[in-house]
Amino acid sequence: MSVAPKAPRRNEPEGIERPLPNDKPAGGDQGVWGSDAVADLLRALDIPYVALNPGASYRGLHDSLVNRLGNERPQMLLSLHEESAVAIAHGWAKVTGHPMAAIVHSNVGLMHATMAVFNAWCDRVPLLLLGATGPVDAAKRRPWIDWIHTAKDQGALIRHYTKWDDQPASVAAAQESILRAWKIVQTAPRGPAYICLDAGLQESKLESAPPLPDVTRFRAPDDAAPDPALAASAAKRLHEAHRPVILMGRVSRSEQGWAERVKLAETLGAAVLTDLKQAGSFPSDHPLLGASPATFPGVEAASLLREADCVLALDWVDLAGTLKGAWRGETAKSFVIHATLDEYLHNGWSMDHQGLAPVDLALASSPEPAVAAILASLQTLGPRKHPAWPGRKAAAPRALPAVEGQGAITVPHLAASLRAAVKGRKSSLLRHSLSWAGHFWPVHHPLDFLGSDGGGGVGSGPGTSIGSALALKDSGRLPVAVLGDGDFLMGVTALWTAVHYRIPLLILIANNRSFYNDEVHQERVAKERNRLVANKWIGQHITHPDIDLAAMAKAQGAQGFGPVRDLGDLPEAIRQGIAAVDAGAVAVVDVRVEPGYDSGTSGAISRAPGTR
Ligand SMILES: Cc1ncc(C[n+]2csc(CCOP(=O)(O)OP(=O)(O)O)c2C)c(N)n1
Ligand SMILES: [Mg+2]
Repeated sequence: MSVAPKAPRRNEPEGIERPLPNDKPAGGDQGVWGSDAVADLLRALDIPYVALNPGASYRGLHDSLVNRLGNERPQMLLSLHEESAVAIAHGWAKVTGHPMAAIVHSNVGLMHATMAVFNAWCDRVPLLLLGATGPVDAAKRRPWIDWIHTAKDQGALIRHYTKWDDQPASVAAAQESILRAWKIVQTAPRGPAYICLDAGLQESKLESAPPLPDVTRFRAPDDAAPDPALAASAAKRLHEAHRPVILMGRVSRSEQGWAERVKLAETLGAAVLTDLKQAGSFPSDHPLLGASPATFPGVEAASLLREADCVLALDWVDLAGTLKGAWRGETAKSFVIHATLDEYLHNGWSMDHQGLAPVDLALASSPEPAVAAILASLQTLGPRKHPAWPGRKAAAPRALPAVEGQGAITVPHLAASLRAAVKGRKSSLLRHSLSWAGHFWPVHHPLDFLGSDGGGGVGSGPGTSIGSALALKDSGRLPVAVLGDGDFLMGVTALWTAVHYRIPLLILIANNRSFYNDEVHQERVAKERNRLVANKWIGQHITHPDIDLAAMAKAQGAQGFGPVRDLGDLPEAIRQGIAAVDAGAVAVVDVRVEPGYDSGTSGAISRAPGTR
């Protein structure tokens, strides 16, 4: 029996298997164009991926990536929404510490991308964003469409939350811009940069490819280390302190950095606090950990800080707010040391710089070199004269509920069931829902937990999780994200990209069928105004109809499980999700959870303005 050959899809060479993990083009290239010179530089910089959504404003560059570079290094990651494209690059950087690129269509694509750029900015991740406009030369514009694709200053849309932007006017200038942006985004404090490429420049024909710069001469500097004398004086203060506290903030994913932070805390006997908004920074079961990480530091953390005579903050987000909360508005009496470079990024538009913290000793340094320098100084100071924190007991571990029998599922049940399912294997929690609490997940390695979105922009969860899962592909780690239903729904079409490029990922949805965070806010307002609390769900619940989240996953080629409504069915649904991921799939488990937050979180978000 003869089997008829499968007909190739339109414009697709025969014999190529679908879906393609790497959409490989056919044929060779012809001539040299302005955008080829840009593409050649992206290759020289060894940029692994460009997440993108297409658009005519960069059709020149698109062609160069496909037909000059053969869609390799960088490989395109087609995304269904620009917000997902940038979120994927954000998630990649959260794991690797290195940038990848994203490309968005002129003005409209950039407008779609803005929230994701803001999240990346607030999360201080490196990211190169390319975009396009024009032709800038009005005489070259096609009627209508090229005019609406052209804006005089596209960078203005995101200038307040990028480190740098440019719109180069020649091919040579475009290469220099990208080279500069690549260096800037990787220089601490890190963040995104945007380069807008004139369509006319991309589509200009060149005689020959311009020579490429030696990219090794344009590398970002190493992270700044503190002045040794200041680091020595910080070490002395900490050495003499009776009750030192270390606030482990925005630190790197380096294993060496992790080991040195542990060593520093142990050398000092310091109590340690970590932040649920940031990636893992310290072992979650270490006896020196003073409280489980929280989005808003809770009472245990506050009381430790009030007792502390010396606080070492390592690029801690909102040091002023944390100290104010602990000291209930009084000025903090402890001696405060802060190792951070964050001031270099602050501008007059975004208040993500947070309050102005009282700092007695400022180390203009990234956390890792500061820790290394303080540790080195401590070695010269000999043993401590008195034990730190005399009489202090380690914080009691908070237990998770048993997953037994039948009944409604709570978020702590979801956490307990997930933990039981991944017991004994290396797993990374890539993102967590707002209903998640810090004691739910054990952290023993810098990649065990990756924190949150940076800017509080809901809808980033699917995209950043996919970017992180891509970075962890083939690492032997199980990538898991626990997302709120609101977050999942706003970014759901990011899933297709993960399926298409075969990026395994497990997503559990803590589905309370509500934008529940805001129910907590409405409840507070209702109480304040003596209105009916029972109305808090209106304008918040995502019900009637309930959305079939598993079907939304399946529709994009992922595997969907649920809705899981009964506790008795939860372990098996999670087991099946993990089995699917182990077989290479993207798996989404819709878990219907009871609405509710950890008391610390709901207490903090429903506080009145101006109160601590
Ligand atoms: C883009 C955006 N829109 C709205 C908000 C306001 N907001 C903050 S949390 C939240 C609810 C998120 O819902 P979900 O992810 O389901 O989490 P839940 O609170 O239900 O656990 C909303 C709407 C936001 N932060 N970002
Ligand atoms: Mg919800």
